[in-house]
Amino acid sequence: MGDLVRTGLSLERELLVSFDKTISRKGYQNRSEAIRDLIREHLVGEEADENKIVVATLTLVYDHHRAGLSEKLIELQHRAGGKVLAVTHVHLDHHNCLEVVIMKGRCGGLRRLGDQILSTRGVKHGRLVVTSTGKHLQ
Ligand code: NI
Repeated sequence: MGDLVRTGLSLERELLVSFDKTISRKGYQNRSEAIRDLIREHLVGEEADENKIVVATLTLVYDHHRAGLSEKLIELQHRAGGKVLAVTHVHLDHHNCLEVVIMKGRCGGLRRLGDQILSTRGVKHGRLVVTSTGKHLQ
């Protein structure tokens, strides 16, 4: 970790009370670590430009019974040219499957693949989380 710098900020009391409640629920021992994580999250989001190599997870829930859907999702992943590193599949119940797709590649390409998968008919919900390879984070 680099040099530590102390800083202060002014904010409304209710905002701080809500923040403290939220971070304590999440298990943070102190406010500084929670604020550091927020700043890192912001920086990762900002620096994730189209061409940067990032890692990402795509979480999706889809309809197991929709004809041809699982084949279509697998086909999209196969065509992604090695971006997909691993896929975890869970049969949630009789109707629904959960998948977590772990990917690495240029941010723009991963976002496009995520959008393609999430916009496929029968995919009920999902989200792409783009994160860093960790190399540039303190
Ligand atoms: Ni399944």
